[in-house]
Amino acid sequence: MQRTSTQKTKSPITARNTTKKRQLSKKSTPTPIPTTTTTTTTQSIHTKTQAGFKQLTKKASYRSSSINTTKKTSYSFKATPQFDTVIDYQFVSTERNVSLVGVPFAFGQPLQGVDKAPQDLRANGLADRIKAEKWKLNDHGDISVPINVEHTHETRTTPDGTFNMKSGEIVSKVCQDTAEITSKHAAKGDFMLTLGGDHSIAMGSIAGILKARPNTGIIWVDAHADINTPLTTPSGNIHGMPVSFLMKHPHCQNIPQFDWLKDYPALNPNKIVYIGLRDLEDGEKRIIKQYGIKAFTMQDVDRHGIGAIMDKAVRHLTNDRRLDIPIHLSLDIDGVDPLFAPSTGTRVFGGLYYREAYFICEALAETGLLSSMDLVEVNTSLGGGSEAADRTVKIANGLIAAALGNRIL
Ligand SMILES: [Mn+2]
Repeated sequence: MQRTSTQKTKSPITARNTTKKRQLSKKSTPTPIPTTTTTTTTQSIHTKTQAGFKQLTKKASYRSSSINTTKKTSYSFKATPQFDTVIDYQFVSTERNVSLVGVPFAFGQPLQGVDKAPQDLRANGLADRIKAEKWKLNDHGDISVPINVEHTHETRTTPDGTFNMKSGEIVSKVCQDTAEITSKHAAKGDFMLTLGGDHSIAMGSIAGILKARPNTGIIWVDAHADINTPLTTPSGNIHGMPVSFLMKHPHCQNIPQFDWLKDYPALNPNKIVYIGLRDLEDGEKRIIKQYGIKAFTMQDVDRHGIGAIMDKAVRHLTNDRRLDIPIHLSLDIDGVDPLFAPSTGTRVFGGLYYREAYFICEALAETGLLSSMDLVEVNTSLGGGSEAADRTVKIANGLIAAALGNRIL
């Protein structure tokens, strides 16, 4: 009950972004406006901030021409505010390109079907949702994943414990390809959208993003921390390990298959924030505490509400908003409660409610800092049939749209 109550006060996230827009508008206000109209113009900037800069200049020149000439112009409805304003994504070029890449990959975990997600999401109107938010879409298709690959399971005893890793070779290959493509398109200034696949692919997408935008901060939304190492994992499934690989945890170094990661920057443990955790293994708890990683569990969401959590999360990454850095959202659909996203491989009840999940994406969009995103672990073969699959795909696409600027009003 507590969790569903929404925060009524205006979040500092929004407030700050509005301030930025004001400054922008002021700076670019044309100078030749007669002094007599200055007051009016300034007022209109303050009252019509949401209408955007274009409309403001239009209005300003309308006023100034009506003063400077004797021509009587009746008020035109064209000058009324436009409501289709778009959020300024600071780290994305003004062309507003979304680069989309699918990673139809399932070898980071044991269940087939998660590899179909990129096609499932596309088939349910993803392109239209993206374009509706005034983005250009450049769909690069899917990373090629070798089929008929033998599942390997490497186990051996080391001085520090048992090394346990499944399908290392193929996970590594696909992640390396993913890293190359995300790095390339992020470097061009595109919003990079990566569709999994299981969550192991975030090792690739985030490595690539960190190469193109090294100071990126990560928001990791998930029921699980995915921070096991080959020495702490009970299962050997790599979708439970990408964060440790990205941080270059000592257990994840000197693994020959993953040599390519040496060419990519390590993820600083201060630059990742978890939201929605509720199912952690002992080894993971230890690593999170040891590295002092900021983690908001479902208990924190219950206690503070998602509004406060998003504010804290963004403040953590941006040094209390003194630092503007790109933000990457790695969204595991299992972070959302199975009531709303049943079609996924590792369901855990007590997750994010429908609006809480949306709010995370909306709040990140409002910062203007979001510049890349993963959507992973949708598996339409699971969850109880087509109604469940449909519900899951719909919320997944809806969350992507929210991250790209879709708002209720
Ligand atoms: Mn995950």
